[in-house]
Amino acid sequence: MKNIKTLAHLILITAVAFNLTMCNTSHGDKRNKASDTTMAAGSFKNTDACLVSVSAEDSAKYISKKIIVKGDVEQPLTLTVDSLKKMNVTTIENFVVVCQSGARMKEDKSCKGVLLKDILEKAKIKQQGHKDRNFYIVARATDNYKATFSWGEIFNNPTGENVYVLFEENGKPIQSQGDMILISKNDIKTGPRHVYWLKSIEVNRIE
Ligand SMILES: Nc1nc2c(c(=O)[nH]1)N[C@H]1C(S)=C(S)[C@@H](COP(=O)(O)O)O[C@H]1N2
Ligand SMILES: [Mo]
Repeated sequence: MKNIKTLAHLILITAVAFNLTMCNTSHGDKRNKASDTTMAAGSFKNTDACLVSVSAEDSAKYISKKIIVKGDVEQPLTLTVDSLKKMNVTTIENFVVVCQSGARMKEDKSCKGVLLKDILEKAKIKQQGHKDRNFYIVARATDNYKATFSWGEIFNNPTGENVYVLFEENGKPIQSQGDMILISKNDIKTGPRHVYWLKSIEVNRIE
């Protein structure tokens, strides 16, 4: 009896751990699936899974109508879809979101956005001299999901030409993941630095 119980326990832990490690490949139901609130045997929390269930109600709560650009900048900015539309807009074709697990999460036939580089140039990073270029930039969402970039990546590397703040997908405003999404198009896996519910872009100098 004790052995059966132990075995059942083991299977359960393995199943939970597997669930937390892998993203669900079926796109359609991933938002509706009931979340497993069990803590995994390791250090992951249930919210670490790609498959965090977000109800329509919750997603509405997380939607951000503006992005604040702040930190070590001369001109802090508040951006909205309308202000992005007035900047230099690029159309990106066939953008695919791939989770770290390899699962294809989302495909945009076309989307529109503005380069993060253009946004940072507008805000003007407070550089104190030629050699003052050790900054990191954090793109943060309302659920506190975040992605990090370095000054060198954005201003001295092809990645800088591939990081956008999107405001439109497939000809429509961004809906449940709105209002704006940050993407890093040439990342090997595009899921990790795909930040929806984007609320701030923070510039920090490494002291
Ligand atoms: N705000 C926010 N952005 C996020 C996440 C999140 O939990 N919150 N999950 C990330 C992960 S793990 C992946 S794989 C992709 C999934 O994108 P999708 O939800 O459009 O499929 O978004 C990323 N962006
Ligand atoms: Mo993911």
